[in-house]
Amino acid sequence: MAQEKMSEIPASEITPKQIYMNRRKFMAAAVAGAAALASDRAMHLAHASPVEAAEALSTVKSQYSTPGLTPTSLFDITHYNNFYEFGVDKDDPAKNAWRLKTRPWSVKVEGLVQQERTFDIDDLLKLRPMEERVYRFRCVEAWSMVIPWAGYSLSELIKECEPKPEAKYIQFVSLASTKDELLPWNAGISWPYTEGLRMDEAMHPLTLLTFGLYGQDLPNQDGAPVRVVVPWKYGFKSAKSIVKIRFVKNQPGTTWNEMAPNEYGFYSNVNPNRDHPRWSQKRERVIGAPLWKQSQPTLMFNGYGDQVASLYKGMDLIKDY
Ligand SMILES: Nc1nc2c(c(=O)[nH]1)N[C@H]1C(S)=C(S)[C@@H](COP(=O)(O)O)O[C@H]1N2
Ligand SMILES: [Mo]
Repeated sequence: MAQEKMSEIPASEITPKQIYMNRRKFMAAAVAGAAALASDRAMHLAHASPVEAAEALSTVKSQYSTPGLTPTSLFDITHYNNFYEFGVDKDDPAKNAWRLKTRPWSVKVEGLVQQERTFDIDDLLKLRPMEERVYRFRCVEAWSMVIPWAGYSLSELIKECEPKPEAKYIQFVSLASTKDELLPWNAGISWPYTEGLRMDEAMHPLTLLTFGLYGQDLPNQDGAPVRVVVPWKYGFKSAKSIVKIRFVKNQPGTTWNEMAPNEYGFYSNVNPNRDHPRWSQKRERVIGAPLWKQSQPTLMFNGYGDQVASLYKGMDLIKDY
């Protein structure tokens, strides 16, 4: 990761990973306000606590990391979230996602594959070397972040599962709302949350099966223990806390597309020329940036056009948004 870049983040926003992890465990234990503790106080508490220190993910550098970006602070990445299973306000997931139990956890691969398989999360973690990839992240709501993710290309898992030639799409299913840790939100969407990609999009090396960020396992509010990240698409294409991956023949249903098809297309490629019916996508608000840098132009395919534009050759991206 861009270690040099981290030094540009105000010192008050840097949290040593170990302290951060222990802090998360305190939050899990419902110690209110732990997030606001000064580092040395957190350190003190951490040492007094019986919880074992979390393992850091060891990551290798990646050719697919986007150079020259300054990562958003860990605080913003973990306190400005969309995760409707845990509430509809941006700060709800940070407050509520401690309820999510991420072990034991398994991911079922089903549908048009040679062999349906269920992966235990700890095996899935070890399937390939974990890469650190700094990506731009653009939400459909016209805000953006830069996030140092950890994972490996989804294509590695797909190859492992040997999809049949009829498999043209892939669907992701998030944790089921019947799990007891979920709150009875009326978020206006139906559960479980689902997302989908065309097979060539899913096979693109930039599409990341994601297990961590900032060199640690994913904070619950960011979609632990495993999510997908598709950096050239709006954030909602990146399903969190995945329990099922289905290989299918036809374009699968996806939560936001089913709810409001005129607002959220199946493709949802970041596109400054295709406004959302209720707002412009020409510019974006950079979360955590100094005031004078808070608004920046949105880039076609979120800046990944060189790598992904060829996937959409011949398509009308205003119509197929
Ligand atoms: N299961 C699930 N996945 C989800 C969502 C959700 O509500 N539930 N929200 C999506 C949206 S709209 C965005 S912008 C990203 C936010 O990811 P982040 O909170 O880690 O930044 O997650 C996406 N994945
Ligand atoms: Mo989003």
